[in-house]
Amino acid sequence: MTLPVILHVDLDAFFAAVEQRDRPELRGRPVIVGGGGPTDRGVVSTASYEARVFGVRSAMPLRTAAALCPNAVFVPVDGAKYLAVSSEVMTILRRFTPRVEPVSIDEAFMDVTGSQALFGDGESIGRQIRSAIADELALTASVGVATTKLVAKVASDLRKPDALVVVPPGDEAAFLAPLPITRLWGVGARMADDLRELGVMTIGELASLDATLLERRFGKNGAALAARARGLDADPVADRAPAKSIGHEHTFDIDTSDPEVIERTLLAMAEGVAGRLRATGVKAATVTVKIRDSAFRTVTRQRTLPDPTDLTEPIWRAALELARPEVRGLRVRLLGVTASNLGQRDQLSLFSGDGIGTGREERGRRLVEAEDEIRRRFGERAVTRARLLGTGLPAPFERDPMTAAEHRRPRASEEH
Ligand code: TTP
Ligand code: MG
Repeated sequence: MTLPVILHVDLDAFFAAVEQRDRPELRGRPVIVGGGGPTDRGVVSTASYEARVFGVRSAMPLRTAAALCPNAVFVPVDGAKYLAVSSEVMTILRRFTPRVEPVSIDEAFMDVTGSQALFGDGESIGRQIRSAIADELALTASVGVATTKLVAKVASDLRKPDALVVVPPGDEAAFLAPLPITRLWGVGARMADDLRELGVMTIGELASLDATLLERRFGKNGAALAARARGLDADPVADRAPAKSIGHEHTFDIDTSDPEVIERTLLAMAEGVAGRLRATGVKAATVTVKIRDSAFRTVTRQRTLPDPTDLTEPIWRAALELARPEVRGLRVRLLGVTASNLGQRDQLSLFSGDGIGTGREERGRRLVEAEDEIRRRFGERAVTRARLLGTGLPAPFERDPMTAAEHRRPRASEEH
């Protein structure tokens, strides 16, 4: 059985680091982000590490912070900017796996167990993520690598800022043992006081306590605490609910009846849909085309594929066959291609680099995955089918899941 490889990624002094990046005069200086300034009644959102030296912390009244660090530069919170940067960070993380669970604006868990054949082991992926965030966003992130979310989170926090900490499998309990109990999830100030009364200062001392004693003292939490102190935590990385369908639509600037234009447009859309299926790690069993004519009459035609796919060709072929009889004699205003009936793609075929599948389908897949990688690194237009060159069509279609129409299932917790 392969052990899980979990990463916890957390940006350093996030709001302050973004401000220092965008305003070079703030670099190297104590920066306090929050409210309206040193006399404001609000609290500190965050402080740069230069300000933390003076004892300034998140959630502290701004006036207290000003007293501790009179030379600090106070900067108001620019939420929209931080959200935009946050989504750039999450996009970088999703290059390595679709299994990304954002937990706050600057923090996410990732399950990279299945990504290792493609990107290297957890440590190497952690290094690549840190370089990508530094090179592309000019920010630093701390990363923890471990077999559980709990240990990965403690690890990312341990040597902040700008650090990578790896806890090898089997070392979890020893890694946690010397750390103070407050580092554990679920140990608040009250519980920490109670534990100190029992003479427990470190996680190791907590782990050596009898689980039934903890249970008697703290109830259900006590049993969970005993397990966590040993680094045991089976909480899976909860990635987003999978999309129900992935599709693209295109409205022509001028209504067209040119079969060549229609075919190329369907190809561009099939290409975009297939790319997003692969990026999401799913295959589609159903293809739907939508055709709207100059009189705004709309038809949709649907077909089930013999085999679920995430490749351009079968999607394009199905779309062509569905569209051809419908567009005859029409002036087409809008075309759409949607893939639905999605199923998780087999993880093994997705990330295996071990030379099993040498069949045609498998070789085709290696090629498109290489193309996907080139697009990831050099941009969407770096790999374009000859047929799409010089057509003026977007090639391939926009793949950003945030801008494309798609329908999501409610999260599991919303289903009942
Ligand atoms: P954190 O990741 O907790 O803090 P940080 O990124 O500033 O510093 P580091 O991770 O290096 O310790 O929170 C992320 C952002 O969330 C932070 O930059 C500002 C915001 N935030 C608040 O607005 N109020 C708070 O009380 C906390 C803790 C964070
Ligand atoms: Mg942070």
